[in-house]
Amino acid sequence: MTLAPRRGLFILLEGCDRTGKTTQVALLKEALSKLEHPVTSKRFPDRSTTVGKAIDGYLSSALNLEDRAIHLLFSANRWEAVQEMKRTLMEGTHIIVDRYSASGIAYSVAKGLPLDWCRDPDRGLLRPDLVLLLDQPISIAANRDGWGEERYERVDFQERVRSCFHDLSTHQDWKLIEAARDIPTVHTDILRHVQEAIQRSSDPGPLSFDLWQ
Ligand code: DGP
Ligand code: NA
Ligand code: NA
Repeated sequence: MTLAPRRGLFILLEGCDRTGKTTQVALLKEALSKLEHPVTSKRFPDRSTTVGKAIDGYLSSALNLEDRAIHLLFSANRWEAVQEMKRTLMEGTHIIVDRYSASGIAYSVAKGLPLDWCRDPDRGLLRPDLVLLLDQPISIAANRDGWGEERYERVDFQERVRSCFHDLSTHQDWKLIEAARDIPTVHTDILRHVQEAIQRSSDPGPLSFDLWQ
């Protein structure tokens, strides 16, 4: 008899632009691999798909789209990966994800779109098991090289995104990670939360498709 593997955990890193998410996803993946946990990573938007190429055009300002139209494309970009992610988790592999529905909500609410309207297209996508919000003052990101290259990298806009992430983080058990520290310190903090989550979940239960309220 072969036992079904325990499912993997969906670990989500969220935050404003240039908070170090991509670096931390890579370090976390490496650390979990060394600890012999099956793990993979995924980044949204996935700019390699047809939908993702349109999103990339929008972010570089080569393409202009109505706020609601781009919102739906970002959501579609998550939907087009959902079966593959589900398969990976059911095979027992953890997935570390760089941005998901919370970014979808925060960036559109920051434009003034209604919260309920922003949530609706992502209802039924996978619910993360653990959300780590990388948080720091916007002034720190704005001093990094290359700031302003993409559409959303403006201080006033990012302040609104940050405040929306803060609102979302109170609705469920998110971990706030102080991102304005050196990379190894932030990594140690993140790894501790993830190891706790892995230990807690001797049986993580079925995958959830509920969006946070
Ligand atoms: P990144 O590759 O993580 O730097 O993300 C690219 C930009 O797209 C970044 O400014 C955040 C933004 N973004 C990511 N996901 C979404 C989404 O679902 N909706 C909107 N409106 N923006 C998003
Ligand atoms: Na960015
Ligand atoms: Na990133």
